[in-house]
Amino acid sequence: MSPIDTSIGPDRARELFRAELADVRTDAELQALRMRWVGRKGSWVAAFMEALATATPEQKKAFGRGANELKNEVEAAITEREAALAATRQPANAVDITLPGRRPAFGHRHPLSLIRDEVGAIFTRLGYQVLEGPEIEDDYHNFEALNMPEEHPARDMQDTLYLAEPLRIGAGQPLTLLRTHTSAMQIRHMEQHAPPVRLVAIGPVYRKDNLDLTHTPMFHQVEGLVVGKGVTLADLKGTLAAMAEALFGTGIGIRFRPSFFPYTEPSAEVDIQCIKCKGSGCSMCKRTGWIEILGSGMVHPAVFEAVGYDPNEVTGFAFGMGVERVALLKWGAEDIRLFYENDLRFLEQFGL
Ligand code: 2NM
Repeated sequence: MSPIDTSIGPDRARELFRAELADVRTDAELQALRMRWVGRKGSWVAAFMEALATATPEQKKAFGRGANELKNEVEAAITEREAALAATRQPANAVDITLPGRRPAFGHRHPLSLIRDEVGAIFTRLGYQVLEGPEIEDDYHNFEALNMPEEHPARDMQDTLYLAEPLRIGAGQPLTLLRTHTSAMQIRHMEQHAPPVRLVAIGPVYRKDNLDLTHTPMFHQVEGLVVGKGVTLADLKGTLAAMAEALFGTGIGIRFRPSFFPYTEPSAEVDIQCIKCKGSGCSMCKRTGWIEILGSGMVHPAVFEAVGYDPNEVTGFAFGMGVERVALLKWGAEDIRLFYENDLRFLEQFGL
């Protein structure tokens, strides 16, 4: 910006103005330029007008016309640039399409849902159907048909949550309790379908337990059931070995220990080789090399009789496994309550 000096004359001044106008980028710069060139006081045009007052009569004519032309041209050029700037100005709420996108917050699938679906998929591949069903049951399907008649000591083994008021729906027994295992659904399925049967029942079950590291009053079970001609304990073993390898990795060994359930005979508890030490003994397996994972057995003839199957015609195996227990083992977590506290720092560690 050159200092205001009218001695250079209007024509040279016009060139200076053109050069300054060419550098203007913003409204504020344009307003400053306007003040400097046509402002009432201290502008180029004002200076030319002052100079005119002291000019000789001969100078006045040419000088006066030049100054007036300069004033008109400056005003016109500024107005034109003003319009041009307005046309390219971004509206206040303009979207800047060059900004990087905002990443949407993805939710995560619950770790128990992941295990439930993984187990479901393993058995679907083996030709099983996956069943889900009601969580409120009647006494018959939850206990009696499973060879646990009234006063059977097994009913004490599983402390049951009873409804304050029985629910009467349809013609069947009143629904009185929260199911203590998913076997009730398997009973209902067998009542309605002739053998062969190959299914897993998955879902929440309820027991009157207090919260601690390994217990919640609601947890999830996967129960398998296979019924047909000539189904044997060897089939049970092979099936559970395949499941253990699919869930915990190829090469993981299993072992059977004799046990007791009212609805199976014989019954066995099944251990997997410790996934941490692979069987050599560590704190996780209490130095035994083995970790209990499920209960199983050959379906008791009394169960078949209850659902109208002929125990002389068909045999079957069944097993029951806790989903939380599998999740804790697989991910090396120590506290079952983590699955129910909904702390995102925990839940975000699992798959999408
Ligand atoms: C277990 C252990 C052993 C079982 C039995 C049945 C049915 F309905 F067929 F009788 N379903 N599930 C069973 C057998 C469940 O859970 C530890």
